[in-house]
Formats: sequence, structure tokens, C-alpha cells
Amino acid sequence: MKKALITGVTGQDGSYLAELLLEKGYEVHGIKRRASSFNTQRIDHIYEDPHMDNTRFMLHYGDLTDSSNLTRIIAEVKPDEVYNLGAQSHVAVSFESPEYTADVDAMGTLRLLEAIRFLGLEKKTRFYQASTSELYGLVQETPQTETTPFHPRSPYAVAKMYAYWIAVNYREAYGMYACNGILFNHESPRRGETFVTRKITRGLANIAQGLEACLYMGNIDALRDWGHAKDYVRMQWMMLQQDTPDDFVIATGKQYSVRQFIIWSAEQLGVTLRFEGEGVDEIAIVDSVAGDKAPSMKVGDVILRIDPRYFRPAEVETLLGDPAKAKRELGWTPEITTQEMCAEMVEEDLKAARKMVAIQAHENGQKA
Ligand code: NDP
Ligand code: GDR
Repeated sequence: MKKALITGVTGQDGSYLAELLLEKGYEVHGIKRRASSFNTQRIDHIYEDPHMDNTRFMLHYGDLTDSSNLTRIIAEVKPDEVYNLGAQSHVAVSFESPEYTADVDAMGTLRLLEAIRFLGLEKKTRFYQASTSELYGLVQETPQTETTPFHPRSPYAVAKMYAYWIAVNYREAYGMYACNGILFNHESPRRGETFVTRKITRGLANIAQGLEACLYMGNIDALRDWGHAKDYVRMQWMMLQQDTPDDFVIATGKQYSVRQFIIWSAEQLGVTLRFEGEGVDEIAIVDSVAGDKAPSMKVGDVILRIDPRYFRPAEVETLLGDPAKAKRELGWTPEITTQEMCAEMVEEDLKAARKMVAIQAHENGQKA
């Protein structure tokens, strides 16, 4: 039975990857940070009681800032494959916490690679590095491919640039099987609530159900190439199954604006929007409501405003990936379109909002 070790197992990708590897018959080990409350919501459904026999999913406390504990876990597990998905992954937050972001995202990657080498596992353990389209930042050509020059635009992207090159360096210097997946934005109902897609789908679903009044956004003209996380973790696994390690762009090859994602999300709720004003004065107003998904929205309501707090000191305005190499060499193509993904996210957030409304109604009934 193959053994995989996943850093960032409690995150969006970690949870989908753990599911996929369990389905494929792997023994899966995940590294989880110690927190004062449970943060395992995304993996609770696959959690196995460690007291039972034949468990194939195991969690270890650890942190990418702590090399002694990474070395101990790798020594214990001796994994065939390491997926380094753990990161301070929020671009805007990296401007607030640049040093921590560098420690986790850049040095954390080095710590893992060094642990593998130090333990003499460099010929056994295959390594996947979660690289990112943020490396392209101020884009030098469109669409972006594996050979497009990098120009990172945030402490996050600069840290990930170190991680990218240190993975390449360990491949070249020590013959390690290390791959970079240069992944463009990918989302799902499990996406963190502060990333733009989830912020929109959750925010609009909450407004539709009367739980919030207005959504405050940053640069809604940013352009992204958004895929579904389920499609992308499949490719992370495929990358480690080749004969020789290599780096791949993973993207859909289609680009939309944040504004378009807002329009789709509203449409999924039966709502059309009208945008008025410009720059920080731009607002979105409800133009029509059909069906029963948005009982709390009325024509004329202002449901979105721009808040400059969400502008970034240096913005990545446009990203569009060319996944031709992944298709040609690994036969990978995304199966879920951006719009289908948006619809799925809205429906899941609507379910959650309706549940919250029912709980509040029940509590109010009990108080009366
Ligand atoms: P998430 O933010 O959902 O998950 C990040 C994971 O890293 C969480 O499990 C988090 O733990 C963990 N983590 C954070 N800090 C540390 C630390 N100090 N030590 C150990 N673990 C830590 O990210 P995604 O799942 O969306 O992304 C996975 C990876 O892919 C990340 O490296 C990200 O930068 C990269 N990436 C993501 C893309 C995307 O569009 N989603 C695109 C390109 C790259 P906790 O749950 O405790 O916070
Ligand atoms: P990104 O994703 O920075 O591309 O990084 P995010 O969803 O945060 O932003 C995408 C674009 O939307 C604009 N935007 C807003 N973003 C957020 N979060 N909140 C807002 O209110 C808002 N309004 C507009 C942003 O300015 C940006 O242009 C993600 C992360 O998953 C990284 O870890 C990963 O490496 C990259 O994708 C690829």
C-alpha cells in the first residue's frame, strides 16, 4: 500500500486530495496545526478513529515552521509521496504578515525537502509543490505557460517563488522526484470564506435569506482563470505518477472577471443586478427577482458596495493559463466549467443560509 503525506490536509485542496488518495487505496497521513478549537470540518467525513484496526487516514500535529517535527513525522511515516499544500495562502493577508508567510510558504518547503534528504529518502519519496499562478503576477505574456517569466506581486507570491525554485533545485542537485504544479485559482464549496468566489457566493446567499444586508468588495474588474478544486487535485496526483518529474500549468484556459462571477451568482439566486457608479462609488442594485431563492431581496436594494480596504498594495489584474502541456503529456482536462462550479457553490451556500434562518426562527420561537 502506498503512503502519502499531505501538509495542509485541513484546507480546501488537502481535503479533496485526501479523499482521492483514500479512494485509490493509499494510506494517507495528514499534518494538522494545533488550534484552540477544531478546524477539521473539511475532513471530518473521512476521519477514522485511530483506535480501530486498519485505519488508512491518520493525522499528525505539525507545523511547517517547525523542522524538528516535520523530520520526526517523515521519519515515522516514510512516505512514498509528499504533497506540500500547507501555506499561508491568502494573498492580501501576506501583505499584513509577510515574514510569517515567508516562513511557512518558502522556508516550510525547504524544511520538508531537507527533512526528506536528511533522512536518506530522496530516492524514495516523491514531492509535489503547490506552486501558483501568482508567480506570474505582472504578466509578461498571455496566456501563461510553463515558460512564461515570473514577476511576483505580493509577499505570498515571492515566498512561493522561493518554494518553486527550491523544489527545482532539489530535483537538479539531488535527483529528487519533485514537481511543481503551477495551479491557477481553483474553488469549490469548501473554499475558504475570505477568497473572492466564496465571499461572493456566501455573501449573496446570506443576503438572499436576510442574514446580511450588503457585500463589500475590492477590485471587481480583476480577471481570473477559475477551475474546480476536485479537477485540480486529480492533476496533483497524476503529476507524481509520471516516469520523470516535471512542472505543469493547471488551468481551464478561460478567463472571467470578478464582476462576472457576481452576476452568475446572483442569477443562480434568480436575481439580476444593475451596476451603477464608478471606482469606489460603484454599487450593484437589484434589478429583478424571480423564484423563491432570494425572499429577502427587493428591486432597488443596494446589495454590493466597493470598500477600498479590499484593494491590494500591488494587484494582479489578469491571469489566464494555458494547460496544453498537462493535456498533451498527462491527458488532463478539467471536467467542471467555471459557471457550473459557481452554481454548485451558490447552492451549497444557500443551503447553509436556509439552515441558519431555520435555526434562528427556532431560537426566536423558543424565546417568545
Ligand atoms: P487553504 O488556505 O484552504 O489551506 C491551507 C492549508 O495550509 C490549511 O490546511 C492550513 O491549516 C495549512 N497551513 C497554514 N499554515 C500552516 C503552517 N504554518 N503549518 C502547517 N500547515 C499550515 O489553501 P488551498 O487548499 O486553497 O490551497 C492549497 C495550496 O495550494 C496552498 O499552498 C496554496 O497556496 C496553493 N495554491 C492554491 C490555489 C487555489 O486557488 N486554491 C492556487 C494555487 C496554489 P489550517 O486549516 O489550520 O489553517
Ligand atoms: P487570489 O484569490 O488573490 O487570486 O489568490 P482571491 O480570491 O483572494 O482574489 C482574486 C481576485 O479578486 C479580487 N477581489 C477580492 N479578493 C478577495 N479575497 N476579497 C474581496 O473582497 C475582493 N474583491 C476583489 C482580488 O483583488 C483578486 O484580484 C488565490 C489563493 O488561493 C492563492 O493561494 C493562490 O495561489 C491563487 O489564488 C492562485
